[in-house]
This record gives sequence, C-alpha cells and structure tokens, in this order.
Amino acid sequence: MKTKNYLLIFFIAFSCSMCNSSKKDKEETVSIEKTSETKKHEHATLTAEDSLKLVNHYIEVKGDVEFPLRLTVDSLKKMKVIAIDNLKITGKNGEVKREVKACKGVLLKDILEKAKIKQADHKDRNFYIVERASDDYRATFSWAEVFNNPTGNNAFILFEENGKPIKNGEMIAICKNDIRTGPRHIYWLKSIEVYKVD
Ligand SMILES: Nc1nc2c(c(=O)[nH]1)N[C@H]1C(S)=C(S)[C@@H](COP(=O)(O)O)O[C@H]1N2
Ligand SMILES: [Mo]
Repeated sequence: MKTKNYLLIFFIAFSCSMCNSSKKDKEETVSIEKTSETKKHEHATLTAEDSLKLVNHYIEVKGDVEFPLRLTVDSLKKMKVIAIDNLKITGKNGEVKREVKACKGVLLKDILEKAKIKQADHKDRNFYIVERASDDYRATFSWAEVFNNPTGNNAFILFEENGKPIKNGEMIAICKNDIRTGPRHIYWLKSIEVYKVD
C-alpha cells in the first residue's frame, strides 16, 4: 500500500516536471522566432527612450587617416555648410518613407579631406569608407565614389532638419543621388571609418 502511494506521487511529480519543461521549450522557441523576425525586417519601432540611448554627441572619424577626428554638431557648423531642399528618403520598393523640406549638412568628402586618408602615392586609391550607426547599421562608399564621381558632391552628414536639431541621433548620413535613398540614410551616426582594400 505504502509503496503504491509513493509510486503514485512519483508518477504525478514526474509528469508535472515533463509538462513544465515542454512548456519552457515552447516559450523559448517562440521568443527566438520573434527576434529573428524583427531582424529579418527593417528595424523595429523604438520607444523614444530607446532611441535616445542610441544618440551620439560626436562622430568618430578613424581608420586609415592621418588625423582621426571627433566631430560634434558644432564642429560641423564651422565647416562648409550646405543647405539641401526637399530631401526624399525612399525604401527598397521606391516608396517615400520620409520627406524633409530643408536640411543642413557638410559633405562626407570635406570630412575625409580634413582627416586626410593615408595614401602612399596617387595610385593608392583602393579604400572603402564605412558609415556606422550605434545600432551597427552600416553603409559603404568607395574612394572613387567620393573623390572621382558625382556621388562625392551628394554624400552628406546632416545636423539640422527644418531649422531644428535632428531627432534620431544628432547627426545622420545621406547620399542624395542614390536611386533608393533609404539604404545609405543612416540614423544615429557614430563613426566614419576608412579602410584599405587588402
Ligand atoms: N541606424 C539605422 N539607420 C537606418 C536603418 C537602421 O536600421 N538603422 N534603416 C534604414 C532603412 S532600411 C531605411 S529604408 C531608411 C528609412 O527608414 P525609416 O522608414 O525608418 O525612416 O533608414 C535607414 N537607416
Ligand atoms: Mo529600407
């Protein structure tokens, strides 16, 4: 009789623990699926608080440059400032995601000239430039695009939109002549990195 009771209690306890572990497994699978789903798509809508955490007060210019820089909105304002009207940010299907009536910024080219890319001679031109955001979103330019192509006069670092500071990071990057402007439009810009092709 006693052994029977013990067996019964053991059986109940065992089935309960099985029940729990399978539930846990299920929950874990669901949460993993959720994360990869957000990753697959563009970027999740952030709360104002989370967006604030991504803001940088300066951008770092680093890598293969003679003079690494730390640029703030104020230092950009001291450079050659260019006004841009009617900027359209378009997504991968050409849809307009955002429109800015008026904004101000400086050319990426001017920033790179200030930092001075470490070139051995005039044939040393195989560099790539990475604009990186605090969420690790990145856009890449080639040396030729910036210094030997109209793109050089269209790639900007912006610090002002419609007369006001920029909301999603103090400075953002854009490339105005891209067919779809979304991909090389970078919120929360954190660094501009120069690397040499091996
Ligand atoms: N830092 C950062 N910038 C980013 C992204 C991102 O995920 N992180 N997404 C890009 C994409 S895919 C597009 S289309 C444009 C416009 O996005 P929006 O619709 O969120 O304004 O921002 C780009 N800039
Ligand atoms: Mo996009």
